[in-house]
Amino acid sequence: MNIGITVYPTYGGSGIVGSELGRELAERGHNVHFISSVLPTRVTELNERVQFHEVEMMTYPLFEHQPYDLALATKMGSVARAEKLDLFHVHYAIPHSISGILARESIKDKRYVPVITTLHGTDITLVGADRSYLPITRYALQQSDGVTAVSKFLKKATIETFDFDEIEVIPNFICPKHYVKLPDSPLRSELAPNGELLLVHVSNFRPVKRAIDCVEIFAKVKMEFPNVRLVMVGDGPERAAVKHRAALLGVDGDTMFVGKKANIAAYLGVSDIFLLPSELESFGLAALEAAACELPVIATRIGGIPEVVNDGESGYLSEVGDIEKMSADTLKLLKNDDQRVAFGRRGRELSVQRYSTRAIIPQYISFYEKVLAKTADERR
Ligand code: GMT
Repeated sequence: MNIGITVYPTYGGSGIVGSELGRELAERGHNVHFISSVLPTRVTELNERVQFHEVEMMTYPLFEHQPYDLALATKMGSVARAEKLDLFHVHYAIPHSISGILARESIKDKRYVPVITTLHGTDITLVGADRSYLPITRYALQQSDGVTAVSKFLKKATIETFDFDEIEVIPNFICPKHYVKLPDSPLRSELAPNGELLLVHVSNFRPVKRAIDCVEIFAKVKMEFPNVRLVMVGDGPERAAVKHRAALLGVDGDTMFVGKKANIAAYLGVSDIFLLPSELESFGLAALEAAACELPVIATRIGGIPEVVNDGESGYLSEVGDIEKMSADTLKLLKNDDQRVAFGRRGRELSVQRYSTRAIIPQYISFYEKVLAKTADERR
């Protein structure tokens, strides 16, 4: 198949999922065309099977805000015709779905290219549910030729908000070879020079991630278990506030803000416990990546997290903001090596069983085939 993929290229899990899906599809013999404003960060290799088409933005004084959605639709249409695309697969409904639908409609007398929309979370739970975006998001869902959601939770939320239920759940995935424990990596001694245990958090530091709770948990834990450090991976609007809080709590010396990293697996692979105290996660890709690296996960019982983390088996779940419980659970795991290792192993086992590329990529391919069959008349 010739597949056009559109993602947000630099920010967030939806871009990671779309990019890694492209690589996996190319490995299985499909031709993948990424269409976005810049090369997605996780697309590290372009070749005959993986190509990138940049959306060019025209500047004009009249445009106070440049119409990216239109520029994207135009590019999608021209790539579809030039590369004989079989389908568009867009990640994140707003505005990618609408651009895909516009592209499809604008070229359909020459070639009908169905649009598949994958919902990732805030496109539904926050942005799509905002009254100003609700009607257009509902239209995007109704007009897509196929819709998938990354968790059962998100499917349910979409039905409740948009009264739209033609959604197939295809969960996020990890490549078990890329996400592994790395006990001998030199990065471990760099981050924990005195043999400390390592707590780690990975996010885009937006308020919804509650990254500040990580330093609150860390400060409590450190009072009882001093031989521990905290690694904060990523960057975003809350980073300065989190740093400030760490200093106020007197734990800034042992909190390492390492910024955005291309290779998240390197940091997860050398750490011991993963913290994800988010207010909302429709899936929690970072928790899956951590579990695959054998890290027990301390997280909140929200959204799709319980589909990824088995409470009391591969981690512990708490109510949002329950710092006391999250600290106590972290301490339990820090103090008990056997339990920590057992939780980590169980997390990896569950992740590979349920969410490996081997289990999930074929689900996307058969969904594509289903949509192509459903639209056979239009494509004739
Ligand atoms: O950051 C966002 O809010 C959007 C999106 C993204 O691009 O990271 O996040 C969502 O998609 C991820 C990948 O499917 C999920 O793992 C995240 O849980 C989800 N974020 C939220 O629901 C807040």
